[in-house]
Order: sequence, then C-alpha cells, then structure tokens
Amino acid sequence: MGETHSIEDRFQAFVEAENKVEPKHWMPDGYRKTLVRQISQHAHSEVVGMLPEANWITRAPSLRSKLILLAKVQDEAGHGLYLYSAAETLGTSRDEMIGDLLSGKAKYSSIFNYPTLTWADMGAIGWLVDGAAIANQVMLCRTSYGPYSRAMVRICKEESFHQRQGYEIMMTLAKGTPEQKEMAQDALNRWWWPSIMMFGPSDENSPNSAQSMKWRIKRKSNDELRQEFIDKTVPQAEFIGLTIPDPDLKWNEEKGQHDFGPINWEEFFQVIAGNGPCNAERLEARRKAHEEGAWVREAAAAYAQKQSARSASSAKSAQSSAA
Ligand code: BYC
Repeated sequence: MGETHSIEDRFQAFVEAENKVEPKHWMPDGYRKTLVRQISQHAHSEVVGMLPEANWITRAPSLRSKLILLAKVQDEAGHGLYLYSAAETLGTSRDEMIGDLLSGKAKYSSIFNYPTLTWADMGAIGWLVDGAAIANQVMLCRTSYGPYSRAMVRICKEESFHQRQGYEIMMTLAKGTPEQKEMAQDALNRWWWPSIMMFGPSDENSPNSAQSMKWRIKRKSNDELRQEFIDKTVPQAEFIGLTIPDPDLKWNEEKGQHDFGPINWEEFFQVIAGNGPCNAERLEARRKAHEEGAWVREAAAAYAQKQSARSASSAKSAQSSAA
C-alpha cells in the first residue's frame, strides 16, 4: 500500500513543483491569511504612496515633468486596484481591507511616512523607492499565488518606467547648478536609509519569512533583496556624482558585494507602529478622500442595482413570452 499524504503535504508538493495556486484551489488557512495580509498591505502602500508625490504635481518645474509625474501617480492608483482585486480573489472584500487601513489596523509601507520637501524628492522616490519596489516585485512575479504573480508582472513593467523617471530627475539636478546638486544630495541623504528599511526587518527578526519562503510566497529573503538593491544602486549614485550617506559602505571583494553600516531599526519599528513623521497626516488624507468619495460609491451601487433589476425583469419577460 502506498503512503498516504495529508492535504497540507500535497499542497506543499504542489507549490514546490512550481505550480501556481489559483483562487478555487484548496489552500491552508495560514496561506490564505498571509496572502490577504501581504497583498492588501501592498495595495494600501500603492494608494498611500500616491500622497507624497501628488504633493508635487502642481509644483513640477515644467509641463513635461508635470505630465510624467501625473502619469506615474495615476499608475500607482492602477497598481492599488490590481492588488485589491488580487486580494479579493481570496475571499476578503475590498471594503473590509480599506476599513482596516483607515482604522490603522493594517500596515502600509514605512517609506510613505516621510515628507517630500523639495522637487529632488520626486527624483529620490522614483530612483530609490521604485528601485527598491522593483527588486522586491521582480521576486514576487514568481510568487506561488497566481493572481498576485500576474499582477506583479504588469506592475513591474510600469515600475521600471518610474525608476527611470526618478533617476533622470536626479541626473539632471546632479549636473545642474551647485544648488541643484546640493538639493539632489540632500534628497539622497534623507531617502537612502528609509529605502533600505523598505525591505523589512533583518532575516533573524522577520517572523513571517520562514513560512512565506516555504510556501513560495516570498522567493528571496528581506536581507538578500536589500543587498541586491544596494549593490545595484551604489554604482548609479557614483555615475551621477552623488554620495550615499553611509560612511561604512564599501565593496567587499571577497564576498562580491557591498558591506554597509548599521540600520536604525528603532526608527523603522517606530514608523511601522504609527509614530513616523507623517503617519497621522497620511491616514487623515486617506480618511478624507474616502469620505469625500462616498457619493461615487453610492452612485455606482445604485447604478449596478438598477442594471441588475433591469436585466432580471427582461429575463422574466423573455421567459413569459417564450411560455
Ligand atoms: N513597512 O515578517 P516580516 C511602491 C511589517 S509600494 C511597513 O518580514 P513579511 C510605490 C510586516 O508587514 C511597494 N511594514 O513580513 C508606491 C510585518 O507586520 P505584520 C510596497 C513592514 O510580510 C507608490 C512585520 O513588519 N511593496 O512601490 O514577510 C509610489 C514583520 O515583517 C515593512 C510591498 O508591499 C515595511 N517596509 O515581509 C512609489 C511589497 N516591512 O503584517 C512606489 C509586498 C515589514 O505581520 N510585501 N513590515 O503586522 C512584501 O514583500 C513583504 O510583505 C515585506 C515584509 C517584504 C514588505
């Protein structure tokens, strides 16, 4: 008689064979819960992430830069929508997820709790924040949950445009007047460490990583991705003549990667606990937008109801004329 395998074992073998899990498949409760947490937090990050950049749309220095920034911010809204849709396939409603964001229960990326003080911050966000997001999201294109993985493929294409948009701003400022170069350097100084923190706590302090790696939700660890991002970004800074604000940063020939200085984890944990420089302001802006959008949701619901009543009554009359 052959060995009997539990349904959990079969699920594990299924993901290890690089199959994609689809909404109608059986999955462990923990797998579903982890995905709803991660995908909804990812969606919230896209939507909250629109705020620091939207702050500069009216002040962009040219029509060209305004158009590009506007398109980028709209892309982030689109990413939020794909991601909420992917999370909804797991059986949690969008209303519930948004409710958790507005009540402060759900997290969103720590990075969006920092202020955008100058135009150079638009460059630093595109270059560093979108650059970090790409490193994480290229890995997530291979995640085991089908709808999440497919959303990531599309999002990554747009993110690479965003990263270039940011780097172009930094390059222009770095080649500009001494004041412009200083502005670019100041933005790099302020955004570098928060961008490094975006990858999450170090592997030994990451409670969700081991299980997520086992289920192939995550394919690389927080520290691996952080290292990849640093190694890729350091030469980009050198190329435009800017200095990464880390005196301990140096190439380690033996390891074939950069060594870098200590991360201020106290700051990171404060920010994700709601005590960052802009947490209250960001949530307030989202709550206001949600309240002000109530009429749109009501109108859409009333329209949907009217349409379904209309199609129900036409189906009924078709039935009675057939009879
Ligand atoms: N910020 O066990 P860990 C964008 C939380 S938006 C806040 O390692 P996990 C863009 C973590 O949630 C891109 N919280 O967790 C948009 C967990 O808390 P809970 C956003 C963080 O899930 C607009 C706890 O710390 N990208 O690109 O295995 C304009 C322990 O962590 C953070 C994504 O969301 C953080 N940085 O790994 C421009 C990517 N890090 O939930 C750009 C998708 C950790 O247990 N998410 N925490 O209470 C992921 O890949 C993973 O969730 C993470 C964390 C790598 C972030």
